Amino acid sequence: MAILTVATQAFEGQRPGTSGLRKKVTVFQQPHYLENFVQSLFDVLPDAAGLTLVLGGDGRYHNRAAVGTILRMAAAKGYARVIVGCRGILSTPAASALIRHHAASGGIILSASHNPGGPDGDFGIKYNLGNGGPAPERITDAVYARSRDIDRYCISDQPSPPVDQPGRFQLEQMTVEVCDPVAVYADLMRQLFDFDAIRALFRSGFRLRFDAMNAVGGPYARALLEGELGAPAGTVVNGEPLEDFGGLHPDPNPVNAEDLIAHLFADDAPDMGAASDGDADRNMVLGRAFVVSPSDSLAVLAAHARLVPGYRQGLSGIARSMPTSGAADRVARALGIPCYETPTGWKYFGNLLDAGRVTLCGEESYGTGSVHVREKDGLWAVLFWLNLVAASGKTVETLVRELWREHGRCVYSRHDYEAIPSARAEQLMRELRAALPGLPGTTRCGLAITLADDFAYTDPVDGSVSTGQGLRVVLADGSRVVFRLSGTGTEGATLRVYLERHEADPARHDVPVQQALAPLIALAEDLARIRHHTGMDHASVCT
Ligand code: G16
Repeated sequence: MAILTVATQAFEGQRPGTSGLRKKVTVFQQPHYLENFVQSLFDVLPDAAGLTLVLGGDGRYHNRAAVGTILRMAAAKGYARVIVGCRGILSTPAASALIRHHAASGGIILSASHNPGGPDGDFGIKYNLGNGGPAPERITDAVYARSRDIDRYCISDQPSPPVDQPGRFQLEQMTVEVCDPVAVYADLMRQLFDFDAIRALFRSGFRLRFDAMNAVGGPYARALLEGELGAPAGTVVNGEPLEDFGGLHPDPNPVNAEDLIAHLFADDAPDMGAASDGDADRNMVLGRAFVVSPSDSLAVLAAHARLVPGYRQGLSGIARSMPTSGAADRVARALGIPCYETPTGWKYFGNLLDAGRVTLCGEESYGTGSVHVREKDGLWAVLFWLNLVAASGKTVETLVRELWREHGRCVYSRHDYEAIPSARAEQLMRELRAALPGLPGTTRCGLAITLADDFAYTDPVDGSVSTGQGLRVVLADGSRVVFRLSGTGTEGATLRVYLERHEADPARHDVPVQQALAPLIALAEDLARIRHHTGMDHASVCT
């Protein structure tokens, strides 16, 4: 029973990205790699005496080993208690809910989210604060700085306790509580949604297909949808969390969830389709032969929130990330509430939620959430849609088409160019950034440019400033093209090009999206010379 101090050397590149540190599993498997990062975090955090930490992950390859190591290091740090999900499993929103429920000082979430898993896949780690939300930049920057000169870490010499069954264990002076990963989260959902109405919907024959993509959302979706809400067995498919996600890419978009798309476009399609990602914080929603864009999803939830018991009082405001379409802004204007535009990354919503300025948040990257936790929440979004369908008696498609009729359609697409050599991607961004000041007032590809800048955000609550958050080019009619490098990839760089155009004319709402955006796609190429820099003549993924 001793705390060991182990000598170590700093690793390059332990800088957290958009959402924690994400690297190949093989990188995390290097001796001391995980330990260095965890110790850097612990060195930045205050003394842990008397404090509780929540710990769990999406069950991907390396999750178990990492949980064991972190428990032994948490004991060395001096935590009084660690609450860990059974089998080391917690979805990201459930971890957020647990932190809040137990008034924990924070939590460590092990996930690379929507990135592929398995021995050759990705792994990740991030820290959430006592409000349940991702640590802000001032903390992640401090952790990175510490990781650069770390020379020792502390760890208990005791084996970590088993986490296969709920129970209580002692590790040094620390209590390890292994909990059911679903219970606290399920209780929160019961408080928010009209479960009776959703039960009646399923009783009436409404059919849902929920694809958990062999990831951590499965146990949650099964317990609630099939176990409690009366959806027939088989509603949840790919419901068993697998270490390699069964080889699937657990990213719920029309490209990676192609099997779900095929079912929803088949002759005997169910009424609604849904999917969640690796750590169950993302969601995709589909109607019968109808794909709902994430930006529209946020706008529909906001427009009808009063139909849902947890939001009957109305919304204080909405927040969306900058590249997310302006559909939510239009709804907010109609509701007479503010809509905030933040940088990409859920961590930027935390202050607005804590201050009560917003109730709902969303991102184009298939993320939607609310003040109930401080993470986006995949199953919550699906339950919200089910509640809306049940309460309104309208189909998914009708709800979206009504949004378009009332506010016009924000036609939207994101083009990703993946695995570009980093130096080339940075060169592209450098050249484009340098060209921005000369663009306003010019016409390119026949389109009049009115604004071009590098998005910067001043947090209205604490005044912190985040710069370099995406290059925006805005046209006279409000259309825009946004360029960013992803902060979540692990191979080279991923260029994201976000395209948006407002279409007021209902007769043109069904023009295929890529066709409707063709002038903007040409403008993006003209401005950024994507082909020249990347050598790619089309995007790897268009969503
Ligand atoms: C994370 C963040 C999101 C962000 C997304 C994409 O999601 O939490 O806020 O929108 O990455 O980020 P990027 O464009 O930098 O790759 P997740 O689901 O991966 O945790």
